Amino acid sequence: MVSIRMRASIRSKANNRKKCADLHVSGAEGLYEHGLTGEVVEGYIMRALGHSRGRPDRIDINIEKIKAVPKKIRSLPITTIACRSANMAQRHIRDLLLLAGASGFAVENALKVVYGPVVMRGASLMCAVSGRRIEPDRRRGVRVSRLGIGSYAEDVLKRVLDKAGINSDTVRDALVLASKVACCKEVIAELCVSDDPDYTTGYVSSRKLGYVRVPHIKSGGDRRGGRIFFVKDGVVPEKVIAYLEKKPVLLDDVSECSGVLSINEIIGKHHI
Ligand code: WAQ
Ligand code: MG
Repeated sequence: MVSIRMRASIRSKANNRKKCADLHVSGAEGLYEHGLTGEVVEGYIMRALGHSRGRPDRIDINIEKIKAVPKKIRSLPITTIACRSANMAQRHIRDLLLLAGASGFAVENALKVVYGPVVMRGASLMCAVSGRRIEPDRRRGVRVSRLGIGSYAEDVLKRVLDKAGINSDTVRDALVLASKVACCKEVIAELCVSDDPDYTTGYVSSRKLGYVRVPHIKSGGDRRGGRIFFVKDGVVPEKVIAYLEKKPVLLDDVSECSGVLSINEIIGKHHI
């Protein structure tokens, strides 16, 4: 198989000093059979050009042969939590993360990161109890990579999501990523807020809770966002990072998608 990665960016005038990093617009990646490379690259270029964060003036495509056989995983079950306002979303995030095993302090710290002014390229690794950040590079964070979905599983997932009215690249990509992350034993939960100004649904996910979509996680027009991977205190960061960044993982089996549920229904469903 091949790992194909795309990253689109803008090098604006204010941004063209050597020290400044490019302004990130969008990225995508997957694991594919060799024969699909041309088609996939074309699709990625179209995606890069049609993104709400802006029109890129640089698109990097990386194509790499994967020698190891990817680890096969099943997707997390999907739910959407009933949520009508930004205030409600904040309460749900806290409740879900506490249920997953994060401390109140760690949750507050995580919220500071995802709603703060710095948009990292990757995720922060945060100790679930102490709230300490252990990623080696705080600007870049940890980038989950070498992940994808098999073509049969993708068809099934598209049908399942279509039924729920939520079939989009954004949801599918986020689910694949969250499912790879949740397979890491050292990770107890994830919090995600998109950095796309128009995308106001985020999620909290864990092996126990599944993939819980949270509407109104931010207000429209906001370019901030981020991801937090809550890890067990005392983990060896290099070990977790090696899995998240390097281990090829292919989603080849799809779990169910239940519609909109209350927090109590979600808790009941997973026998927490
Ligand atoms: N690995 C780690 N962190 C990443 C990665 C990655 N590969 N890609 C993005 N991030 C971090 C980074 O800090 C971004 O600012 C942040 O996540 C958000 O990334 O079911 O679109 O790609 O409707 O903007 C959620 C979908 C969509 C919810 C999330 O994230 C739903 C999304 P974005
Ligand atoms: Mg984005």
